[in-house]
Amino acid sequence: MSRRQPYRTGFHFQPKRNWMNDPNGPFFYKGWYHLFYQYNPEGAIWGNIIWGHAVSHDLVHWRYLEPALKTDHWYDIRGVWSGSATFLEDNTPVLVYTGWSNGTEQMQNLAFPEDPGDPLLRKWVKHPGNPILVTPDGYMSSQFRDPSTAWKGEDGLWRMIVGAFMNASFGSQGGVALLFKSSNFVAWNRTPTPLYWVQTTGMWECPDFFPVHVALMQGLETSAHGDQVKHVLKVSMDSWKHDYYSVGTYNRTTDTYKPEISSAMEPGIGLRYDYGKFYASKTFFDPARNRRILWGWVNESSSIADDVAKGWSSVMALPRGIWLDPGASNVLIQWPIDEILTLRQDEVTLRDVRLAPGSTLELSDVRGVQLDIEVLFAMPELDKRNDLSDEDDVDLVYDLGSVRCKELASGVVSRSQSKEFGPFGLYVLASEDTEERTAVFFHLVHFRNFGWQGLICSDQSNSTLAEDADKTTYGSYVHVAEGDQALSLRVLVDHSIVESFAQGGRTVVTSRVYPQFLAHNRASAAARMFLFNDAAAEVVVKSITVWHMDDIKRRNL
Ligand code: DQQ
Repeated sequence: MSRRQPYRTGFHFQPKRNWMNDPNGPFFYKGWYHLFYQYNPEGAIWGNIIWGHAVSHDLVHWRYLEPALKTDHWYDIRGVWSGSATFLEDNTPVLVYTGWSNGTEQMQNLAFPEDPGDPLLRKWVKHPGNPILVTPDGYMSSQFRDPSTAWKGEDGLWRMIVGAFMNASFGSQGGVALLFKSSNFVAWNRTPTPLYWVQTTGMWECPDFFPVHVALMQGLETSAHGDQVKHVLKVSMDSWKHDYYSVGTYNRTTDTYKPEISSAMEPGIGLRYDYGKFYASKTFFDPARNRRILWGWVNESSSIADDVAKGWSSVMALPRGIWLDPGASNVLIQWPIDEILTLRQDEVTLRDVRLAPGSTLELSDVRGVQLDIEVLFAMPELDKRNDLSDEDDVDLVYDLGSVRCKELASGVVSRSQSKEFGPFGLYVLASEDTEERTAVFFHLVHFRNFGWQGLICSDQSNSTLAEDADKTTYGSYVHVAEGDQALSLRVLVDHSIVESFAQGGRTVVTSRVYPQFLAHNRASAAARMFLFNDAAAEVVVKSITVWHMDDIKRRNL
């Protein structure tokens, strides 16, 4: 990697240059995975948005194609915004997307492959009847966008949802997933009741609605249903810029959705896919391997001036498999797809490492900016006294984990030591003197209703000496089951992105970092990693394995 581009990734998807945002319409067709994405062909900031297009055999190595959809009709002349793909009965994919019109209105449009026989689907033809949907009465034309993949209902008709905002004229205000039905995919009628809405939330962008199997990891085609099937609704909260999902029941007769939300979750909305940076995500069913895959957009934490100087902005998170947690009926597991294992090289493993309180240990055999790290910490001996459940104990709220992570990162410890254990974890992308370092750590906290729970944090406060980067610390709680013998952590490091999966993917935290020493040195030789223990008692690392990750550009298609 050249010294001029120390933050460009080695094994994540990015366009060759310029700005990228949301993943759009991913699918698998005739041996190729297709990925479209919001793309500015003219620069490294948002604007002039069209659909970029790339294809892959393995979701790891990519061939970049000509943009699939450009701004060339009155209904999308200001921007070809986000949308999804659906396979019609004859097995051809159709794209539905939001056009930003010459009148600055948002409207939904269709595009079909010019030649369905071309596995690369290089050319797309916009439907002559576009737009197929304009803003319904009472809704704002600036808040009606991002059509979902369609599914078939009980009556054999297609359904899709579109994100919108209900204003006060409806009697209640909030984000909404409007539901539309069609027999031919061209003429769509809105159902009297939306699929779901939540008062007090802002505009819902990029809604995604899909079935999950209650007992199996395997994915389901979007129209699947049955008594072994639950549904997931994900919405991208425009006002908070986070993706929230819930698991629940879809009533195929009334076409309504009822989420299973516990008191620890965001009311009406559920959990976040990722408690760091991750937005406008979209899933698709992969028939080649019977799984559902999640793509998400991770934007920069650097300044706009830095983005313009480096000539690009944003990466896609690694594609993640997604399925229902066997231990919790309303939580999803996310895990990087197996294909990336082919990039692993030069394994280093250490076992039974004892970390004394206050100690730091460098893994001196490991240097690098492209790493896959798997760690198992032995479950510490925690205080089991009954009097732990006293009054000042609070209830677990997933969205408040980041507050505790920030306190820990800044050294503020506000609660009794007997109800806390930690922090302990890793420093990655660390300079020799650790002045620059990104800390990914666990901290255990006792709760009145939940007993001991893990907090998983990604602390960016010392990640760079640069002053103009956003160094917010992220994190949340991760469920630690009564019988769990270990705390597991998988961290994928790629130059400027750090993705952390706790307890097998129950909670995920992604961050962006820009260590300055990477710009000055030969990055892969200079970046170090350490184990650390800032808890009051010893921590035992049962095992830690680190692999270097190969660069995909060498074998891009
Ligand atoms: N990005 C698109 C919109 C969508 C937003 C525009 C979410 O369609 O609502 O680039 O990031």
